[in-house]
Amino acid sequence: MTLEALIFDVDGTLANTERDGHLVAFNLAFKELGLDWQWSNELYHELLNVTGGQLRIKYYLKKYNTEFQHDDLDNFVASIHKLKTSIYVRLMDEGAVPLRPGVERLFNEARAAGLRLAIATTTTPANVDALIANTLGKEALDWFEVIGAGDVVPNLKPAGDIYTYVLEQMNIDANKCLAFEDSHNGIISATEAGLKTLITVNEYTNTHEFEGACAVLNNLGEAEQPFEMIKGDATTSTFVDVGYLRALHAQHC
Ligand code: XBP
Ligand code: MG
Repeated sequence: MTLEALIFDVDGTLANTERDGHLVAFNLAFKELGLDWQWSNELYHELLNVTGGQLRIKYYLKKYNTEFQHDDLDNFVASIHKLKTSIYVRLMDEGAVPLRPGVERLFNEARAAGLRLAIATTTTPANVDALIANTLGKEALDWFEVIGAGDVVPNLKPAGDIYTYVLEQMNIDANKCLAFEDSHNGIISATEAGLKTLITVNEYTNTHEFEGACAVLNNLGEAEQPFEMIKGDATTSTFVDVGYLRALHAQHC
């Protein structure tokens, strides 16, 4: 089967948005609302097991802040999250988070090779737009045939819903695509939708289980900055390009 499309996760895959974007925005939102909930990097590492900002706040309250009570928790959490999203977008506008190594290069090479591009993420759509527009320029939003984000689907990752949604929107079979992920929840989601997956880990996910991944790398690499292979078949490639992706996609993984 020929490789025709690449589907990218956003947080942790395209950029280290969790530590330098989302965590900062959650804490600034709590502060602005007069809440004394400051999440450390260590705590956030654990909270990341729950995808979706609103569910993550609720999980935090249930497990780490049981004394907090509110009559209308759903609406209260939704309002915190709304503020957090606006702060996150402002941080992106200020250029707080660059793309990870090799991401921009690979987008350009993939487009030149005629591969179709899409996004499948749990984060809020405004956050994706802000990251892309501020790192690649507004016009880059058009590079992606589908941007599947947030609660357009009933179940967030690790459910496969968001990938299945993107595949349906693209009207393409899963076996013609490759997914790019950084986390255990991400690969579970992509695999459930029938996709082969390439993993690039980060500080939060380098101890995760990635059973079934085609390869696990530290990042996509650049000509001057070779990737490190954590798991996968030996290759002469030192950075991820379209040739490497075609070879990976042809593998049984
Ligand atoms: C991303 C998420 C999101 C972000 C925060 O997971 O779980 O919840 O952490 O964004 P993935 P929101 O990379 O697997 O898609 O606050 O907008 O949910
Ligand atoms: Mg991710």
